[in-house]
Amino acid sequence: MGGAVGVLFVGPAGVGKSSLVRAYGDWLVGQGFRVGRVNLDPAADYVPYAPDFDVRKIVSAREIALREGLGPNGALVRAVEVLVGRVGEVMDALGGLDVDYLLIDTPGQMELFVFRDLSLRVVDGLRRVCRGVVGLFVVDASLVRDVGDYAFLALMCAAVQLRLDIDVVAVVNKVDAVDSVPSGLRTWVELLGEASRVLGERGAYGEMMARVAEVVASYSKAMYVPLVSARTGEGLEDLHRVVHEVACSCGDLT
Ligand SMILES: Nc1nc2c(ncn2[C@@H]2O[C@H](COP(=O)(O)OP(=O)(O)OP(=O)(O)O)[C@@H](O)[C@H]2O)c(=O)[nH]1
Ligand SMILES: [Mg+2]
Repeated sequence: MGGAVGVLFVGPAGVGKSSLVRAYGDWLVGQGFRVGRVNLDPAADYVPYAPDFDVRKIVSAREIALREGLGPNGALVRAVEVLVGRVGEVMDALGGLDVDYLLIDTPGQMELFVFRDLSLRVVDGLRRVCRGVVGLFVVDASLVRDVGDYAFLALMCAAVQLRLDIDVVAVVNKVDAVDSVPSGLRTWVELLGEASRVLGERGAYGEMMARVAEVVASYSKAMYVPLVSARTGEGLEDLHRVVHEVACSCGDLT
């Protein structure tokens, strides 16, 4: 088992996973940590950081599309299939990086990663080469407008945790782009409170939301949801605190 903490960035398309790998990586380097940045997206045309390992060296969706005459989604599915068979190679490369944090950027089409075996193989591999693995479920602040949005995204986050069997915490990115993030939604305790209020007002729908909030609150390892901006750098210290807290509880960090 190596010395790095593996941080897996997952989330819907365009929420800023790659930008956060860049921003959080730069922040960690500023704190004196050694950081490995890993691109696992075979379809990325551009990544906003210099990858220490880039999966496009093994398989590029664009090349597959041209070679096999496939459309964009067909090429992606094929690229992911090829990758599943070569995760060992990826992990050998990652295990060889002498770093404190491995920041792993996953495909923009979340379903191609999370729903398929690639994610399970990657997590297995990371367990072997890292001393702790934390998932970050990145969401976009503009999609979190009320307790309903929040409960939905929290449930997605819990679903990813269930699928990958690692601790996954939610992170709200792009806070610079919204006037405000609804208050009362930052901690699970607050979410429970809000959900109970909605519960009183909304019948069966409210009851479902309250139950969802309860499940999320029971299984989340993080005390609160970091609000961050990959663009301005705000909130990255909070994000680090959560990553550290969760990595400590799942690995052997002291
Ligand atoms: N305002 C603002 N824009 C951001 C922030 N983070 C990312 N973006 C923008 O959001 C867009 C998507 O960012 P990416 O980092 O490519 O997002 P991603 O989740 O990696 O996208 P895919 O891999 O394509 O799914 C880009 O235009 C970024 O400049 C942020 O904190 N604030
Ligand atoms: Mg990306």
